[in-house]
Amino acid sequence: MRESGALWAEQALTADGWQREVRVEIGTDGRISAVEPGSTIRGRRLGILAPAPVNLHSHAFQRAMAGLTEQRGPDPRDSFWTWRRLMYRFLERIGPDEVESIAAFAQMQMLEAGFAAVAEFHYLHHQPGGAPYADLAELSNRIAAAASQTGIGLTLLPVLYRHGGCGGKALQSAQLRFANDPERFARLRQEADSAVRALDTDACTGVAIHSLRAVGPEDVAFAAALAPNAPLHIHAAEQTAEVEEVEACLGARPVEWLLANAEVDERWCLVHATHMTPDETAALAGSGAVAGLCPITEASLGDGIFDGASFQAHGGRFGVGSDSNVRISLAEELRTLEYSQRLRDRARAVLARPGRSTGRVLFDAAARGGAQAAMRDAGTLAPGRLADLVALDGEAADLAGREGDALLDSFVFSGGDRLVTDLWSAGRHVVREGRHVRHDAITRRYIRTIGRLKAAL
Ligand code: NGQ
Ligand code: ZN
Repeated sequence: MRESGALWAEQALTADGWQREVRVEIGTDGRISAVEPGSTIRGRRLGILAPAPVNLHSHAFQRAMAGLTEQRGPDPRDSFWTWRRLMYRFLERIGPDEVESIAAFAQMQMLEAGFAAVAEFHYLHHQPGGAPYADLAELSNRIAAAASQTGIGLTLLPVLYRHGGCGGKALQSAQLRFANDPERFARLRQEADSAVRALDTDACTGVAIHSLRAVGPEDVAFAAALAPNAPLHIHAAEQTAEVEEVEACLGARPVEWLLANAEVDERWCLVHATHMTPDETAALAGSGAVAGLCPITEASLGDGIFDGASFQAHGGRFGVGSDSNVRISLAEELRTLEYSQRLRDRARAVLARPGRSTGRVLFDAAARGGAQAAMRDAGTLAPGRLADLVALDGEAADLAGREGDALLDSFVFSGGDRLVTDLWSAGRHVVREGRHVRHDAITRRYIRTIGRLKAAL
C-alpha cells in the first residue's frame, strides 16, 4: 500500500500555516521528504491537504454493538452502568475471528473519516471464563492482523486490569476475560509487541491501565515502569460515580491522585478527564499530558462535559478518540466537543483563539495531541515527519469559495466525512476517492460476522 512520489495540493495546512499550490513529496520510508509551496502541478493532484490526526482512544469490538443499546432497560434510569452490563453481555460472544473482523471494519471507517492512526485500548485478552488462549496474546495479535489489512498506523495499548472495583473488589464474571496479574501481563505485552513489530515501522506498543477502579495503586507504578518510554494511557474521571468510588478508596479524586502519585508527563494520556475541579484542570494542563477526549461517546454514555475552555486557557493539550465507536467520525468528534462547550456556556466559538478559527484550533489540537498520545512522529505537515495526510475534496460544494481556516470550519461544522477523498498513513495510500482500498472485502466479512453474532443471540 506504500506509495512514494509527489502530491500536489491547491491548499495545504503545513507547519508554516496555510500555503497554496503545494508539492509534497513522500519518501520510500513513509515520511514526508519535501514540502514546496508555489510549485507547478506535478504528481497526484489534490484539493486540500492537511495532517491526518490519530484517533487516540478506541475499543474496536464495541463497533459491532452500535445502535443496540438505545432502548430503556428495566432500571429506573438508563446509564453508563446499565450500558456497561449490555456491553459485557455482548462481549461474551466475541472470539478471535470476530475481534479481527470487527477491528478491520472499525479501522477502515477511521481511515475513511480522516484518521491516519489509532491507539487501540485493548483489554479483551482471554477466552470467556478467563482461560488464556493457547497463544496468550491471541486477541492482541488479531488487532495487529486487522491493522495489516487496513494499513492504519497502530499504537497498541494492552490494558492491565485486575479488579472489579476500587479496593481490590472481586472481578465480575465478564471481567475475567480482561484480567492478568503483573507477571502475565508483562508477558502478554511482550508477545503482542512482536506482532506489532511485524507491521510497518510506524506501529508501536504502549501500555494502558484500565482505570483506578481496575488496578491497585501499586499497579500504576508497575505499569509505568514496564515500558518507560512508551505511551501510557488510563481512563480517568469519566463518571461522577467513578470519582466518588476512587475518592472513597484512595482519599483523592482520580486525576488528583494520579497527579500526586504518578509521574504524569508527556507520555501520559488521561482518557476522558471529564470531571475535574478547577485545580485539577490547571494541574493536568501543566503536566504536559494529553487529555483524551471522546466527545461522541461521552455524549452517548451521558458522561458529562469536559471543561475545554478552562483547560485550553491553561495551555492543556488534547486530542480526540472514537472510544465506543458508536459513530466513527473525526469531524463529528471535533464538532461535538465545541458544541458541548457552546451549550454549557451559551456562547459561540468557545475554543477559537484570536487569529485561529474554531475548526482550526480543534484540528491542530487533534493532530498534535493525538500524535503525542500515540507517540507517533506526525501531527504536522513538514519534512521528516510521517506522511499521515488527509485530502479533502476541493471541488465539493461545501468548500466552494473557502480558504485557509474556513476550510477546516466547513469540514468540521458542515461537510464532514464525505469531504475526505484520500488518506495516507505513513505513506500508505489506503483511502482513494473516499473509499478504503479494501472497502468491499472488509465490509463483506464484517457483515458475515454480524450475521454469526446475531444467530448466536
Ligand atoms: C470500557 N468504556 O472499558 O470499554 C469502558 C467501560 C468501564 C468507557 N469508559 C467500562 N467509555 O469503564 O468500566
Ligand atoms: Zn475507553
